[in-house]
Amino acid sequence: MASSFKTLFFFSLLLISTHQYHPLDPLTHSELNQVQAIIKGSSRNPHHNLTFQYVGLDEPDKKVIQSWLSNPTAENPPRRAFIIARINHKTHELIVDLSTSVTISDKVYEGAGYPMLTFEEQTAAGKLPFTYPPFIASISKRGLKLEEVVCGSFTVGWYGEKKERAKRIVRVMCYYLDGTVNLYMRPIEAVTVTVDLDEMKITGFVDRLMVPVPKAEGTDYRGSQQRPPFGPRLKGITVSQPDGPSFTVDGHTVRWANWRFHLAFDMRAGPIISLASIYDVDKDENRSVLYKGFVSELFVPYMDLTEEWYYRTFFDAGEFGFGLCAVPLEPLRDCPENAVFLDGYFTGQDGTPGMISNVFCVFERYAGDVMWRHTEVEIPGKMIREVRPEVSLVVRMVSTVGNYDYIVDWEFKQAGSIKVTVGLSGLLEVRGSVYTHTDQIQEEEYGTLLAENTLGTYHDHFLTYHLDLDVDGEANSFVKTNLQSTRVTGNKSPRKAYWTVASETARTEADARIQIGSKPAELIVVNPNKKTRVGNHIGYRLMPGPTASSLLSDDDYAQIRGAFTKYNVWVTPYNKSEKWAGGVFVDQSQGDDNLAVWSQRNRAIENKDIVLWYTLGFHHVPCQEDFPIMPTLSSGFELRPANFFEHNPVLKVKPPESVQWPNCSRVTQP
Ligand SMILES: *[C@@H]1O[C@H](CO)[C@@H](O)[C@H](O)[C@H]1NC(C)=O
Ligand SMILES: *[C@@H]1O[C@H](CO)[C@@H](O)[C@H](O)[C@H]1NC(C)=O
Ligand SMILES: *[C@@H]1O[C@H](CO)[C@@H](O)[C@H](O)[C@H]1NC(C)=O
Ligand SMILES: *[C@@H]1O[C@H](CO)[C@@H](O)[C@H](O)[C@H]1NC(C)=O
Ligand SMILES: [Cu+2]
Repeated sequence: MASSFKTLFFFSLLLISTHQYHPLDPLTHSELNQVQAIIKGSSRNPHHNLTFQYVGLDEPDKKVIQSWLSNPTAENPPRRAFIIARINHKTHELIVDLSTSVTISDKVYEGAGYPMLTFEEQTAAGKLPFTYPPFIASISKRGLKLEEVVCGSFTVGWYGEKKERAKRIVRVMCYYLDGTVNLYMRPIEAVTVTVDLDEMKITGFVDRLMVPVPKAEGTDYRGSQQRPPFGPRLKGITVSQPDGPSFTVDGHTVRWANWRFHLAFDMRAGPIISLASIYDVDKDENRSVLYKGFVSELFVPYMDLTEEWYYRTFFDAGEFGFGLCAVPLEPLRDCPENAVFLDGYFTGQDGTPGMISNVFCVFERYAGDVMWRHTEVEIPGKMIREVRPEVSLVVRMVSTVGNYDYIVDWEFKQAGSIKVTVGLSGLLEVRGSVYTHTDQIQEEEYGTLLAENTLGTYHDHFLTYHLDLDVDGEANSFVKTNLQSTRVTGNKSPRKAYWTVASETARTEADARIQIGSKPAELIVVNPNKKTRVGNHIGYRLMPGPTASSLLSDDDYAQIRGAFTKYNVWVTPYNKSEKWAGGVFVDQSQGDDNLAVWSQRNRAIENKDIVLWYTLGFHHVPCQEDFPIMPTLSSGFELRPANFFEHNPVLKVKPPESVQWPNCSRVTQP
């Protein structure tokens, strides 16, 4: 043990000294190995229970990064890892210095809530029912084959129990294959197994009633399993860049057109975009836009009150790891032909690093859209037409959290916009039911009948983004430009009504809690210390897409934990430790550490380094088209310059060079 530890240690020192890394780079494979060795080596008792629940970069303070940026020849800030581990059934938060291999902080977390689950413990919990006689009896009572059963672990939430130290449990729910791979469409309803993760044993078992398992027919989504008739098939289509892409990826820094940003993978958040800045050709300056942006939390509460369902109120980042659930992207399907792929590293339960290959793709999107245009027909004897095609840069990751697939895009546009999109696809969570037709439904149901014996349960998806905008500098303000309908009085005008704008700068956090759609307003993050030549404040506007906020009452236990979904917009003063909208320890959390709680302090946010939190939401009433697999449903938002530039920033952008097509005719000649 000691000697292998030493080897690892020297190996990584060597790498660091020969490699100029960026201080925001995610931990490398060898650094993750080093973390494992340090944590394992520092615990004297080799027999104790140690599991790694999270490992990531312990990011240097923002001011350290800023000073490093202003002096790139300076020495890199110390490289540190942040670890959440379970050691002898206690949650530890550790910080390790990688240059000295020293654990510089080790705190036992005593509060409510537990860390992210590891894959390994979910898998282990899912296997326990297969050796548990009452479960085996339930399966055979239903006439099902045990070898066709698959079980998964579900977090349980919190329902007001006062105990600080609840047991760390999951519910195990099981599904049936037997003729399909779409296990989620075949729930074995009414059987619930409770597993204590620390003891890794079954502590509860309920089999309430017999509900039919929906049939396999029509549930398979594999192309190979589909039978004719098929619909029309399209001819070949592709995007071709014979001269290669126009972007570069240097380490983790991406440069494209006027944009530059850093892209890191984190096992909790997935993609983290940092230091996004845009080159202003008029000012000959790289101007900062977004210090950091990432998916901070997801909240997916189901609306079914039955015994097997009421607790299904998932927090996909804090409970399961939005990054950990990322899957390798498939070239030509998940991303176009011109995409470049990047890998990501995570830590397994025993501390061993693992790699997700192709976790991100980066590509230039040309979808045939127009960046700007005009045809002038009013000038006698002249026809003027100017059109510029839109080409943008996309960073993509797909996270498959059990049944759902989330397609997360960060898109950069030459005109200065950052467009964030999330697409939902994958499989619904359905409930087995006796019904085969809607006519039979007598009492209240919690979903839509999608197929025989299959109810698609009502639920929401909320994704909360942490957006630390630094619009042309750190000190920013949040301005609501309210659009006010105004009555015309007197004889001023033949018009009876018009609207005008009344700007209001949010002074404290309370002023910046907004439900989108409640009032017409433009929401802008401005730099109050900088103005354009004609005197407008330099800003970036938040343009919401279709969204929803939570319909649950404030005292609902799931909503207490997910209180950050009450508003779509929140603004907080920057605080390095306020990263996770649902709190650091989300599994079985009690809602005492989340964005809504922080915001209660009602801190000043004017002319300060501020963080904008945006929640996009879907109320999902399933429909039959979502069965057996859901066509992608998307939403998003855009951060768009608003008086940031002196004029249209793409006025002088030339269309892409014309493509020299290779002489294809030679290929077809005999
Ligand atoms: C480790 O956990 C198992 C239960 O999962 C328990 O049986 C064992 O005693 C624990 N070992 C120590 C040293 O706590
Ligand atoms: C802006 O950033 C680019 C790299 O993206 C760099 O080459 C250039 O020198 C920078 N310009 C200024 C004025 O700092
Ligand atoms: C930063 O946030 C944490 C968590 O909300 C809080 O405990 C701490 O007091 C905050 N620090 C400051 C300076 O506000
Ligand atoms: C394509 O064909 C043209 C004319 O036949 C020729 O001038 C050109 O060199 C060819 N280009 C390539 C890439 O073969
Ligand atoms: Cu859904």
